[in-house]
Amino acid sequence: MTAKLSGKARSDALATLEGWSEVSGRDAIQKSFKFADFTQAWGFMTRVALAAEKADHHPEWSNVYNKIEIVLSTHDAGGLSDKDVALARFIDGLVP
Ligand code: HBI
Repeated sequence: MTAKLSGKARSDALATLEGWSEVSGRDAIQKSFKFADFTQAWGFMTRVALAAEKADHHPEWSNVYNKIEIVLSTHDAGGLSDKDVALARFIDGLVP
């Protein structure tokens, strides 16, 4: 079972991320992405999906044409864990 982040470990981890905000009403983080077109957005989603499957840790997301909304939380932990922070870092590394 993955441990939920709390206290200083949680705030320190969140401070390392850029552009991610806390979701109101639940222990999760979110970020919006916008690409030039659907092909660019789908390419990004494919790269995230492959990494997520490899790590067995998956985003909650939605896509409308060139926009993607991503929410990260660890369901098994009932909140934010270091797996979400690692996935957020990976995702941010894909975009310029
Ligand atoms: N993805 N975000 C997220 N949270 C989880 O707890 C999780 C997951 N992907 C797969 C997964 N857990 C598995 O360990 C099982 O729950 C199937």
